[in-house]
Amino acid sequence: MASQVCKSASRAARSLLSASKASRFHSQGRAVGAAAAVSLSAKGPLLFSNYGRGGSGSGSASSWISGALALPAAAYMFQDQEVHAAELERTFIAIKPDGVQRGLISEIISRFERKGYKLVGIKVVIPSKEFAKQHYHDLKERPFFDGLCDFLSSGPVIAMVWEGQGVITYGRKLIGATDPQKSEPGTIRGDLAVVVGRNIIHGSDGPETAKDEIKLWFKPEELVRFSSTAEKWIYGSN
Ligand code: IDP
Ligand code: MG
Repeated sequence: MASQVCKSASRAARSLLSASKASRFHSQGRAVGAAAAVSLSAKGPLLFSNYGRGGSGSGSASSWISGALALPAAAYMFQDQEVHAAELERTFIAIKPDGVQRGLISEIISRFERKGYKLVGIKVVIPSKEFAKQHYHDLKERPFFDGLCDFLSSGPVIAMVWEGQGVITYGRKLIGATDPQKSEPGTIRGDLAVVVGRNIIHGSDGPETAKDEIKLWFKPEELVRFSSTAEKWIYGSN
């Protein structure tokens, strides 16, 4: 009985929300993609989350507020998540064996986390040389290719997928220039590495590479989708 009430309240909330959304997004000429996030645990569906192309800055504060006043609490909850949900941009980041051996895992993770990016996949792997060659395939003509692949497969690597608005490009900024002699202070390589052969971290250099590298290192079921409660403080427009 209680669950039926919940279900119909939630249905009503969503239809109210979609009605309000339809007019709002139609007037802005934007499309909104809705996705139900499903937990991988046995508990089943966990959260609803909406990821829109304009997710971080859709609508003015006043239009959201006036919409919210007309909606019941459950609908406000869905709307609230939609306002603050990050765009679904993802990048592949790896802490190389030198970063792991030097005890820099938490230092590196904390820089992405403090920025406001969201960790949606992580594992410790020792890649085979063949796997390393696949990962660095675009560098196969370079004289350092063989040594680079030997190095990447020499010990544990922390493979990660980070999500957030602009995470591919900004992730590279956090990392810094390839050669730590040229990386700015304040960047990961600038602060924590000295030579190009031991520059501690890898980050995808564009949307295509990010897609390929995530696919190479992770199975889809190893990645999660969820709304973090901090998102409403990380994303928003005034
Ligand atoms: P990136 O890691 O900043 O994307 P890439 O040019 O893609 O830089 O090179 C991949 C990795 O190859 C670098 O992170 C570095 O470990 C290594 N590498 C790049 N250039 C050199 C070099 O001139 N000598 C030795 N290793 C290099
Ligand atoms: Mg590269």
